[in-house]
Amino acid sequence: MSHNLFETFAARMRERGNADFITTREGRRYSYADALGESGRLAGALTALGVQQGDRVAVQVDKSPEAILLYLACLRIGAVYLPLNTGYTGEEIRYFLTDAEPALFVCRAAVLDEARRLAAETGCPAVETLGTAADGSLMEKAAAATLRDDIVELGERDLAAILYTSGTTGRSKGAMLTHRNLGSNAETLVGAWRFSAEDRLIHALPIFHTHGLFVACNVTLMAGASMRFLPKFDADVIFEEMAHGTVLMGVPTFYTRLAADERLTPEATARMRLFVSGSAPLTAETHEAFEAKSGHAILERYGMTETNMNISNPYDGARRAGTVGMPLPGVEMRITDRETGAEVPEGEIGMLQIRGPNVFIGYWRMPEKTREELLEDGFFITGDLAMVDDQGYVHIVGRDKDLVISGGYNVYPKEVEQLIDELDEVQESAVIGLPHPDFGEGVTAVVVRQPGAAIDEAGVLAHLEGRLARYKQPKRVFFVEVLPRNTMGKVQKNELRRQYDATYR
Ligand code: MCA
Ligand code: AMP
Repeated sequence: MSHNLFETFAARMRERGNADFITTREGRRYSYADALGESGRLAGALTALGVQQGDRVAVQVDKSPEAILLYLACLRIGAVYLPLNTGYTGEEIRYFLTDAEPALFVCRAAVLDEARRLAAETGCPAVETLGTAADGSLMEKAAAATLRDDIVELGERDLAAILYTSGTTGRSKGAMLTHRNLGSNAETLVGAWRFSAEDRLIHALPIFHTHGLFVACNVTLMAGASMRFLPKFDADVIFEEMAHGTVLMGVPTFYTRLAADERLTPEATARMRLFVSGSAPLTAETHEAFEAKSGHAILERYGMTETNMNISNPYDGARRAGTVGMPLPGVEMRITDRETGAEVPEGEIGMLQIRGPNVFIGYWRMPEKTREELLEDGFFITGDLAMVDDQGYVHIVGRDKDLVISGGYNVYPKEVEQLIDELDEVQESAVIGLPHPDFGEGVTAVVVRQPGAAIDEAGVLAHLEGRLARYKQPKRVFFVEVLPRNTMGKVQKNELRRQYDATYR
């Protein structure tokens, strides 16, 4: 039996035929039959470009239905889809091209020259463009290509995608996700969240991360439902779309903004059946405000790039504010002592570990990192601290990893600190996340100048501009004489967080 996830999607495409798969507000539409045909044409183009089974296809493009068709084309031929945040700068892209060695880099037309240069420097043999209006050289190649209507046979460990997650060491790690990882999770979520062909998902997330790509698109495809593709989150548009949609998936910032909007009423959300939140903690305050105004209890769930979705509040039954619910069917969880690794008694806080068919098979070309985090018995160490309450609901109470989550995007302090520390005027720095009313956490730098140096906030920020995606750049930079340290010499970030707590409140 082939494990190619596209087999399942293709069956749905044949059944659903002319039904909507993706529509846009500009009036563009792909039916399921179109998705079957177009993904075959793109598969033909990939083949003509020399992309073979197992090859990586790196993609940094603006959100469009065609980008999803490209993802599907990769699945079809067993190529490995490698989506990249559109905010990444050339310097950040260079690392991914070097590390993943893709056979093809698909980019935006506006950065073609830079992309060609980076590809030449990193040994990537082909560069094509893809725009948001079904345009670009890749679409031209697809139109001229010989259609591939086959679906490559794949084994249980064959890769569907590599998604990079920043590392605590500053080096990004490529999480290797198999067809089986993605397929099993999508199937589980269709059941858990009662997706059907009747659903119309309002899709306002970016499509280069797990949430907007796999959770949203794979679940839609698995259920034969449809998606309304929006370029980004815009509250005005969401209120209009709620008159026609049934489900919204978002990061907490979506819900904080919607809950603060006077247009949020039971009438405005009457057609909607489900609001899902994840990627960062949803505050109990937002959960309660949203429910009080709309009558809908947001369903909060917990996941990771390495695992897809693990834990979810129930569809039927209480969706409890401040908790992420119970493990999904087929997902095992244990909470362990950080020192000994032994399971802690119920009700105590410990390190959350996860096992299941959804858990990735390792980090791309990083066997040691893989061994550190993916244990021999199959459990993955999440780096999140959790506790199970007396009703079986899981609470994510903190993070053991040094990570900031801003508006649903992960920022690893080390990466920012390394760049700030490059400055001659800087002795050292510490990057922390502080409570932020819109983004949940705001990236903040605390810097020690070299003796006699005069660099200011603008000087530090100017150095980061162009080197680091904007969402990773600190919203504020503070200067101190020394950083607080414990007896081991480690910077006490808790102390810094306490000191600067009121910055954005
Ligand atoms: C935009 N800005 C940000 C962020 N987004 N700064 C920090 N953090 C952010 N997330 C900056 C912009 O560059 C701009 O700065 C300023 O903030 C205002 O931009 P604005 O127009 O308000 O932003 P927006 O376009 O409304 O975007 C906010 C957003 C967006 C809607 C929250 O960031 C977003 O869609 N986030 C979703 C991320 C996501 O999909 N995460 C899932 C990861 P300036 O003016 O100075 O340039 S998958 C995952 O985590 C796991 C597996 C899971 O469980 O799902
Ligand atoms: P990523 O590496 O982008 O996949 O982000 C995964 C991380 O996001 C997890 O390890 C958590 O720290 C965080 N996360 C995702 N969903 C939730 C949630 N519902 N509550 C708290 N943290 C979450």
